[in-house]
Amino acid sequence: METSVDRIAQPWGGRVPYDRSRPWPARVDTYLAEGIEPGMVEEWVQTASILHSDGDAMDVAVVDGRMVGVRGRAVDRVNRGRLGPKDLFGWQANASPDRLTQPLVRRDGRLRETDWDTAMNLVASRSRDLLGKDGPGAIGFYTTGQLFLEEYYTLTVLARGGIGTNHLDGNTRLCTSTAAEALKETFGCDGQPGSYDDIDHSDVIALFGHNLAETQPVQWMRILDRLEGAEPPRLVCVDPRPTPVARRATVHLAPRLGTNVALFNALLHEIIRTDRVDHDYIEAHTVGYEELAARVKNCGPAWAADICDVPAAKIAEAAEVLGSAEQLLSTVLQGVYQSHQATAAAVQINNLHLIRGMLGRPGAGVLQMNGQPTAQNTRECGANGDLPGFRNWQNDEHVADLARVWNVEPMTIPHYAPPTHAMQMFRYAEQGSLKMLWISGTNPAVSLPELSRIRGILAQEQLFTVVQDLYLTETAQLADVVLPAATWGEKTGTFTNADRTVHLSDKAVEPPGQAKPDLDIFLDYAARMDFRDKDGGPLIPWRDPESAFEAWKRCSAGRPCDYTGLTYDLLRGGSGIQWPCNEQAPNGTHRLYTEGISWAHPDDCESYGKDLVTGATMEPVEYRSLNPDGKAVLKAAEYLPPHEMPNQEYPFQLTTGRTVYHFHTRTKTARAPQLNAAAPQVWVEISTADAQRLGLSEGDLVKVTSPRGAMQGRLRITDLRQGLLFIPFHYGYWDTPGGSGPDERTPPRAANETTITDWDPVSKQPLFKTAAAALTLLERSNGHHRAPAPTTTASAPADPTAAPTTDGGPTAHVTQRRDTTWDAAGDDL
Ligand SMILES: Nc1nc2c(c(=O)[nH]1)N[C@H]1C(S)=C(S)[C@@H](COP(=O)(O)OP(=O)(O)OC[C@H]3O[C@@H](n4cnc5c(=O)[nH]c(N)nc54)[C@H](O)[C@@H]3O)O[C@H]1N2
Ligand SMILES: Nc1nc2c(c(=O)[nH]1)N[C@H]1C(S)=C(S)[C@@H](COP(=O)(O)OP(=O)(O)OC[C@H]3O[C@@H](n4cnc5c(=O)[nH]c(N)nc54)[C@H](O)[C@@H]3O)O[C@H]1N2
Ligand SMILES: [Mo]
Repeated sequence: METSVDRIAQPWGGRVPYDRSRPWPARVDTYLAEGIEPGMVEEWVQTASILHSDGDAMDVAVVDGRMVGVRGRAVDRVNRGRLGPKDLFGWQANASPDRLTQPLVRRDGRLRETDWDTAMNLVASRSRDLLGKDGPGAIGFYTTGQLFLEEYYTLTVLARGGIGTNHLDGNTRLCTSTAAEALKETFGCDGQPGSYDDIDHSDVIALFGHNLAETQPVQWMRILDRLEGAEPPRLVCVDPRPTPVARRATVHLAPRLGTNVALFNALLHEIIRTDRVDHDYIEAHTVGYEELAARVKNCGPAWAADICDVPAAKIAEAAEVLGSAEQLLSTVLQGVYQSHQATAAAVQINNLHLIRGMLGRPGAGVLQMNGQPTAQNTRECGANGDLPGFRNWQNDEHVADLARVWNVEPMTIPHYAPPTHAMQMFRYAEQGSLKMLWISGTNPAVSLPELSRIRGILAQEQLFTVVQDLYLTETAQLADVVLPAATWGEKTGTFTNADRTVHLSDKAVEPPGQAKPDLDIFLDYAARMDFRDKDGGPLIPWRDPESAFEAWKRCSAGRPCDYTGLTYDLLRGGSGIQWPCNEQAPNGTHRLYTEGISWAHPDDCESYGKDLVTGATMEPVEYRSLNPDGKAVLKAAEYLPPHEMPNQEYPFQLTTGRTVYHFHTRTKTARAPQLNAAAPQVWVEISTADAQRLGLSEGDLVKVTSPRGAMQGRLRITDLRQGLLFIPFHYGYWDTPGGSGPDERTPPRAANETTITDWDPVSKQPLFKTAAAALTLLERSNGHHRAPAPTTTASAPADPTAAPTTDGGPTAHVTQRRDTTWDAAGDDL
């Protein structure tokens, strides 16, 4: 059966209901550009989606050396053929006429076109000068969660083994450093415990600060399909906005921002009070239960109700659902990770699973989510600062082992202090000790907090900035050297999604102009710098993606993220495969911790843990006495109020986040017409009660001010909690990509003009989700304007007649075909 659906109007497409513990039936989504018939496609090239962490497998259609469409891969365990709106339409950005096609260098204040040799010689000679004069600490690398594994690994080796700098981090710091940290605190090591297949089995699915429907739309399709089959799961949603998840939830809690720890402690309190606790599991696999029970003893629903502004009865109801679950799956994301007690809150969800024994079996799992498509690889490869292969920088044997893999002296690899986190790197650049910053695949002039400060730092004369991107972004405009990169579809490599599934992404078309794969750029730099190992051989002997992958496999051998059983050939043709994949598990591994906790032993663990209040690192001896047998650690936390609360001057709480149609700073999604049209400009959301009180209407032009700065946009009135404002953070300086920088005439639109320079003490993740703000009316709409916000999402107007329904029109039609070939092929069954 084949249907054609406007996937802007219906982001999740049609339903294929299925029953509990059955495999998810396949549905193949195909989108081809206007005028292209399936018979015209010359080649379908295998890849996976690059605009979120779901890892939806797809093939790219190629005609005449051009991308002309995409099709989901029915064979793949992750999506069984489905694609979300960004994946269906986002590929069009590759062919945007304003792609960078030549390197640029700044001369006399202006960026001018040049050749690769000139640009790279400049970068290499500046690096050598700085190394000679100031040492490795003068050079920093700020990378991303959007390159490929092979690229991160190469970058890590050149930065840590070649330059010898401790200043290497990813924008994953802004994204899911809390996921990594929460896993390290509880399990001693990074690594996603659960699997997406758990969705097929669970009777309760709890989403904590995670708008799954809009940010991993394909797994939301899976939940929607289950909601229509036999034994549907009950959903618990904790989110202050009326997200599509909240609307389908059995229990929806909409807490005051920044109060997650209070709420989670109350949930734990109720579960312990009603003895919905698996005492055998706790005894066998954990330490710290007494402290946890004592910590939450006085945190009843009535106590939390005051703090969170959620009725006590609703908290008790949520605890009842979580406590009575037989197979509980929880997911955690930015509503938890981007706040002041991020790690403290995230580990309470791990605690919930441990005390209920909900781990390591079908339907019972935790997903401490990733956001970016390849963030997992940033972490594994050590491009987020940690040592590659989840090695422990405080453990000399782990450092020595890495030095053996790289054939360098252990002292070459910086491990004298915790790896420098991104916010600290920008601070060093501000102070002047960091003199060169190489930014790849991220747009900090839009995505970091307090943008006026960030612009100031990047524009400094004393900082030599290299930006490696596809477009002349807000950040690239401030650079000294701009390197044009090839991207997804134009280069080959692998990447790993949030449930450890590794996919291969093959090159489908040539990059534009002189643009080069990021791997080639890093290899070129390493060659110019002539990095050597301790025997005088080249530090980085690999030359292409596959040999880089083989080098990484050797580094991952015997580590939790063991890739030794994977090859490019194995990843071609079939489904993605979950690591660890090695001799013991040649087909990959669905769930971690099926037979107890495996990587928390003091000799093996990636981290000895941190103090949840101060972030201070624990010493090896402390960890050894706390957890000699390597069990899971139940870490308790006391609730602490947010750092910035509303006051008279700034009476609102302000949060920021996403919409289903856009990706981050929109460099790709604004260049895809269907996606751009669905949400073309920034807007501001307010509750009905606040709008009525202030006499505001849909479409009014308003200004949002915080102690850091201000932005403006049109107002949308929704069912979000009273006292709250929401701004999508996707919009930079200009509405149309490729515009020029801000000046007095262009009013700022970016959410991050207002956000605060502050971070979780443990994971160092910035606080994008809690600030105080004021709202002022600039101009009444008088019925003439609408907020340019979608109606199909969490941004739906409270009054459905307030704005016309979002749709995509004829160019947004996608073919959906039921594919029964794989119906019996469940992963677990
Ligand atoms: N469409 C789309 N999908 C994406 C992305 C994208 O840009 N666009 N980006 C990808 C990336 S990198 C990431 S990290 C993920 C992010 O995915 P999500 O975390 O799902 O997205 P956000 O909208 O940032 O935040 C989720 C929710 O947190 C809620 N929230 C805010 N404050 C609080 C709080 O104090 N407590 C609680 N419990 N909730 C709160 C917000 O209301 C919001 O609905 O999405 C990935 N997928
Ligand atoms: N207020 C607020 N701010 C936030 C957040 C929030 O919720 N609220 N969320 C935070 C989170 S979770 C994230 S992940 C960040 C995202 O923030 P950014 O990483 O700054 O966002 P992107 O727009 O994805 O930037 C990626 C850049 O890489 C380029 N690029 C894409 N592919 C390639 C490639 O193959 N090679 C190279 N060299 N470049 C490439 C793109 O053109 C783009 O300029 O924003 C953070 N900032
Ligand atoms: Mo993210």
